Amino acid sequence: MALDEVITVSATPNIALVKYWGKRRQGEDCADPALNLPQNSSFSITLDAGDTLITRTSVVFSEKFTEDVFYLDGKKQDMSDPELQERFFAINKLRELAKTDAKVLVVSNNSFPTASGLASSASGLSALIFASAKALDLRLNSDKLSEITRIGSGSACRSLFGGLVEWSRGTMPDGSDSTARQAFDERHWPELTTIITIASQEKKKVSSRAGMKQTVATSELYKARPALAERNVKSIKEAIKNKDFEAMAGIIMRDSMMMHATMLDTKPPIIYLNGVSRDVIYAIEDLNAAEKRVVAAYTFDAGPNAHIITLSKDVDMVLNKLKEVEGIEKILMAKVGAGPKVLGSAESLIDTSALTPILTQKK
Ligand code: 2P0
Repeated sequence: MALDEVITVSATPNIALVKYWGKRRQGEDCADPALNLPQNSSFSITLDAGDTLITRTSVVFSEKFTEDVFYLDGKKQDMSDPELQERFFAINKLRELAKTDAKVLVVSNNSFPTASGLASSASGLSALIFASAKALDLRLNSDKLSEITRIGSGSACRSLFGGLVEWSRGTMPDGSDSTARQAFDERHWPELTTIITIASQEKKKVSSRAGMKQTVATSELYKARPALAERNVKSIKEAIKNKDFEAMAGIIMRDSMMMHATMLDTKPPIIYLNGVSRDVIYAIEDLNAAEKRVVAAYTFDAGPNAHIITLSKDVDMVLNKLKEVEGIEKILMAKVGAGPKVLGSAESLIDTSALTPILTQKK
């Protein structure tokens, strides 16, 4: 075990093309809701938008520490927060496997606003668990690592891998078969480009974790969702294998709208989309109709910012069309990402000899 060794990694968000929105409740296929077992499989692209959309995290475990300490974007977090405690179950799992009680110091910076619907929990938790497993010198295979990352945050288990990634629902009550795996690597279809339109960087009113729980508990429409999502995962894999953009785009748009329909059907309703999101939807529908082919597909996570999937040859056409939409504050461009990276000590957010946080500037 490598106690007192600082490990720094970077990880990026992913955008789900077939969405995860709902955990299994305690029952025959779920031993414990804290395991974060999904109602359905999901499928995503790992994003690489360079420095604009990245989490950097340094961790160190030490027997000299008296408590776990976590700095996020320069602010010390309240470790008694129940949601944070739930996410730290994953760290406790790693400590169990490493047979240590050593406390951890985590320093993590997002290059983009946390909890604004840009999948900060996916990049954040994948960076945290990837770095922690390495800091504890646990040589876990990728299934085990993804199983533990999933306990920290469902969508994060997909950000452990580059390319196009499937998170299988699995059926085991202990969650041992609910893991993510790379379906196609980042070289399979490098022309795939994601244009992210930022309509709001505000922190969302309802967290994904709370929102999806409410949807599973109250939405009638949701009952149909898991089987349809499972079908969509199968079809999208086939479309991507054949590089059939039109088939893929159709699945992406419908799956996103279907998830948002179940949010609207939740009591009380959950509305993440706003007027700008609606105008982006109309702009893309308009473009596809005018060109008489599917140029681009929109998809939305738990937030108003559109992720528009297109091919590199059509990026300029899409950007041009988006100029007609008022209220877009910023546009980010992402290619298919390669997954988490271990960084050198020059990028460390923890002073490697004093084992204290370096909080001077946000990287
Ligand atoms: C997804 N989302 O598949 C979907 C689409 C948001 C909308 O996964 O409770 O932050 O940590 O497992 O992963 C957001 O949920 O929730 C999410 P937890 P998570 O990407």
